[in-house]
Amino acid sequence: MQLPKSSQLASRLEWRESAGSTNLELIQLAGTEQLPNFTVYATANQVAGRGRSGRVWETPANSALAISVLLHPPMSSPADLGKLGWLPLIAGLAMSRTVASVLGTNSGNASVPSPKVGLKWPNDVLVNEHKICGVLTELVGNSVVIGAGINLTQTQEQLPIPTATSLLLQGALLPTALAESFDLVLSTYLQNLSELYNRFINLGLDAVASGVRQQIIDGCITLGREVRAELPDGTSVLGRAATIDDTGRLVLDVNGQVMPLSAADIVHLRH
Ligand code: BT5
Repeated sequence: MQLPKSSQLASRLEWRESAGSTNLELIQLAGTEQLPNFTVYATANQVAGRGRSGRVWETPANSALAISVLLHPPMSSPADLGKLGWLPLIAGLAMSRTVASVLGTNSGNASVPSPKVGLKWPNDVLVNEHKICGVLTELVGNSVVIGAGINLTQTQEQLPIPTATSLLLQGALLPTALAESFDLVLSTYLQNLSELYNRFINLGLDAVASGVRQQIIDGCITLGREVRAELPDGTSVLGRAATIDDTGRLVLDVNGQVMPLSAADIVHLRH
């Protein structure tokens, strides 16, 4: 498949006609040879996509992209490991901007209301409250694989849950040639991801000084919402999502008490 724009942005582009899980296959490849920072492993036919906590990511062939990017963040101390928690948020914001930009090509058409695109903490991109992308980040030694699944042309019937959506369902005018539409979405994402990632690492993985935290806050539609946080221990808590703190945690206001969360599934309760 010819992907000229994406090939220019990746240090190395490994495109596969089909793959099990792109994250897993990139991790396996990285175990057999030295891969450069920003190696990209992608397919439009992922047959064993993984979500978080053992969940699955399901996409019919040629209707969605599965993209995994290998990063070697420069780390100068063990404390830097904790800063890698920003990477899923960075990837989510990069994809959120990608979706907004692809949908924005319709903005000349006044009959199509502009969709509300944003990042749902910690790893989803939503369009009008429907999930269009999920991010799964995995640590491999001191390197990171960031996986993103983005729905392109599924119909509602082809999506696994009623609250999922695709670019096509949201009215995107994608190029009719498959390769062109894959290259458009992949290259826009890689461009957005590299801009944010470089800004972050150039300031020593400092999300605050680099302005990355503020950009994530600005793009995060969870903030200000009443939410239910489902915690890893099986309990859940209700509160208002107040902010994202200096370490990337979602800070809930629970009846006036501050509760920072580093891992949780968030349900947006009302508009
Ligand atoms: C995620 O997990 O959303 C992370 C998905 C990451 C997928 C990428 S694709 C490239 C890379 N390689 C992989 O193997 N994985 C990554 P989580 O937050 O756990 O959400 C999973 C839930 O999303 C499922 O339980 C479904 O409810 C829903 N879901 C599954 N497929 C979906 C789809 N295509 N669109 C929207 N929602 C989906």
